[in-house]
Amino acid sequence: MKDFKRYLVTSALPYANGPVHIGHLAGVYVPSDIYVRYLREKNKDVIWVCGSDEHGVPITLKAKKEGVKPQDIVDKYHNIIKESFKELGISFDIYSRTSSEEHHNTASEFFKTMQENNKFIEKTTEQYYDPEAQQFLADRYITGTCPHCGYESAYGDQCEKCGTTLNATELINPKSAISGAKPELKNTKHWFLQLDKNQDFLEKWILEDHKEWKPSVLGQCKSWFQKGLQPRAVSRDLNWGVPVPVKNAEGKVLYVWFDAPIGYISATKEFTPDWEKYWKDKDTKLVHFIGKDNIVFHCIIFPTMLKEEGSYILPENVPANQFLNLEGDKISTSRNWAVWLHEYLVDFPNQQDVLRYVLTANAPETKDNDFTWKDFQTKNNSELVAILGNFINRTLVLTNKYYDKIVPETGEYTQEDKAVFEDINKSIKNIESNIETYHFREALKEFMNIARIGNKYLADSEPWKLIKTDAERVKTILNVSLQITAILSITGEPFLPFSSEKIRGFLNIEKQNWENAYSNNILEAGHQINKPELLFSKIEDKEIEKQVAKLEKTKTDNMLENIEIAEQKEEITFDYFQKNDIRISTIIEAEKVAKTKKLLKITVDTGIDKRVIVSGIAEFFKPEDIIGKQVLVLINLAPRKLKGIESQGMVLMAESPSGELTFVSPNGKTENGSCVN
Ligand code: B3M
Ligand code: ZN
Repeated sequence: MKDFKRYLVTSALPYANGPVHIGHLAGVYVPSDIYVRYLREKNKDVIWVCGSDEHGVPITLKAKKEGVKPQDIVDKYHNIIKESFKELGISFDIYSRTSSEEHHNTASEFFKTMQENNKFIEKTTEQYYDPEAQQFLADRYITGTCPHCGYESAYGDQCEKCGTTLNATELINPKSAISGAKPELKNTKHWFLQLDKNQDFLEKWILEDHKEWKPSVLGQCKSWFQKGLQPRAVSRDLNWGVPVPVKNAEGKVLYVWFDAPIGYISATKEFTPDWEKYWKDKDTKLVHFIGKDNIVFHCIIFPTMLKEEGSYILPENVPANQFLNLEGDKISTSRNWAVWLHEYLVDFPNQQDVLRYVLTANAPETKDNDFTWKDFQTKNNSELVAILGNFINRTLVLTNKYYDKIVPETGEYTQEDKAVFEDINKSIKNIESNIETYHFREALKEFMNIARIGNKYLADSEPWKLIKTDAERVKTILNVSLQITAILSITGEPFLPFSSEKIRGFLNIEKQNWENAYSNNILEAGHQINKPELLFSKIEDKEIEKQVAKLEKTKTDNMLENIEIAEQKEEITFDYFQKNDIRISTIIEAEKVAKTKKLLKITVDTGIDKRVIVSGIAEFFKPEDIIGKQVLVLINLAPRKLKGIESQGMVLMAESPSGELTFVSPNGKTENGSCVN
C-alpha cells in the first residue's frame, strides 16, 4: 500500500433538516470516527472535516411546512446535530456549515474558476414550473412515478425506492410538491457540468486505477458508465443557496450537490491556513465516507468538478456503506421510524460506547443490515459486560486484593504466557489491516478477540486458586493480565473511546501510541493503579421494553395519521334516494362461502320473503355470532352472482375510516319488513 504523507478524511455533510439517527451513524460517522481515531493513534497527520449541508430543497420544503425561514431550520438542526455528534465522541477536527460566509466564498470562487476556463456549457432548456406557486420546481419540489421501478413518490432528482438518480422530466405524472399542481414546462438557462467529456478519464481512474474500491461502489459507477454520462445542470432556479456568481443570474443558485462537497474544502480552510497542502498535494490521501445513496456524487460528479477546476487532488477511496434498517423496516425521517441520536443520549446516559459498539458490530458494510433493541441488549449484556467488562474487572479486582493496586513483578514467561502475547499480536495486526481496508466490523471482532484471549487466560490459569499454592506464579499471571488490559485500552480507543479513557483512568496511564499495543510491558512493575469501577453495566428488560413501546407508538401514530374520513359524495335528489328500498330484516342463517376468505352466505327474513345474500364481511364476523341479528337490507338491488351463488340484495354496513365494518341495526326490536326512509 502506498504510504501517504497526510490524510484528509471527509464524512457526508448531514442535511440540516432533521436530527441524526442510527442509520447515519452506522453508515458514515461511526466508521469514519474509528478510522480517524486509529490514524491519530498511529501519529499520522490527519484532518477530519464535516459540517451541516444547509442548502437544497429538503431544507426549504421543511421551512415551508413549518411556516418558518430556511435559516431558522438550519440553525436549529445544525446545533442539535453538532452537539449530539460531540456527545457520542464523533471527533471531527471541525464541524462547519454551508451557510457560512467562508463556504459561500469558497463555492463561488470554485464556480468562477471553472466558468472562466469555459468548463461549463450554458444551455436553455425546458424545466418544470408550477403555475400556481409561480416557481420552477427543482429536485424535491417535484414528485411523480419513477420510470424505473414504478414507485409513486419518487423525487425530481432521485427515486428513494430503487436509488436511481433522475431528471425531473423523466417522472411519470409529475406533480408539484408545493401546490400539488400539474407542472408546465418553461424555458430557463443553466450551467452544465460536462460529465460526458470526462467519461473516458473517469472510467480509467475508477475501473483501472481503483480496482480496490468496494464492489458495490464500483458496481454503481459501472452502471453509470454503461448508460453513458450526460451533461448535468449545476444551477437551479431557487432563492436559497449560493447565488450563481455571474452577471444576470438573479434567482439562480448553485445546485446543492455542487456546493455541498465544496463544503469539505471550506471546512478545511476554516480549520487551518495550511489547507491547500491537504487538498492540492499528491501526497495526501483523501477519503470520503458516505452512504450508498451518495456514491455518484462522490465518485463521478465531485471528482469531475475537482479535475475540471484543475488544482485539486482526487479521492483515494470512497468507502460507501449500505443502509441500516430498524426492527426490519426502512429507517424514515418522515415516518419518524428511527432511533434519534439526541434521544438515545438522554435515554441511555453515559452509554455512548454501547451504541457505538452495536452499530459497528452491525455495520451495513456489504449489505443492508438490521438494528433491533433486543440485539442491542444482547450485545451489551453478553459481549461488553460478559467478555470485555468481565476480564478487566477480574484483573483489576485481583490486583487490588492481592497487591494493593501495585503492578506485580513478572517471573519467567511460560509457554502459555508467550502464546497469549503472540495471539494478541496477531489480533492487533488484523485490526490494523481491517481498519486500513475499511472493514470495521472485522476489526471490532479482532478487538473483542483480545478480550476473549484475556478471559480464557484467566479462566485457564485460575489465579484465585493458585494464590494458595503458587503465589509467585500469580504475580506473573496478573502482570500479564494487566498488560492485556492496557493493550485493550489502546486498541479499543477507535471503537470505544469512552471506555478506553476509563480503562486508562483505572490503570493510571496516559494515552498511548498504537505501536505500544505490541509491547508486553506497558505497565512497569511497581506502578500504582486506581481503584476499579465497573466498565459496563447490564441493560435490563424494562429499558428495552420502553424503547420498543416507543416504536410501537410511532407505528400506531402513523396508522392513525394515514386514516382519512371519506369525502362527501356528489349531491342527489330526494326522489333519487327514495328509489332505495331498505328494509329491516333478520339474519336467520349464515355460513362461510367455501374457498373464500371474505364471503359469507347469509339468509335473511325481509318480512316479504326469505332470501340469500352474499356479503363480504367474513373477516369481521363469525357466522354463528350474527344469527338472530336485525340489520338493514337493500332489497331492490339487482341480483348478481358471487362464487356461483345468486346474491339478492345487500346488507348495509358502516365502514370506519380505518376500514372496520359494523352492522347498522334498529334501535330495539322492530318488525321485519319495516321500511327505512
Ligand atoms: N447532504 C447527505 C444526504 O444525502 C447529503 C450529503 C452531502 S455530502 C457533500 O443525506
Ligand atoms: Zn425507482
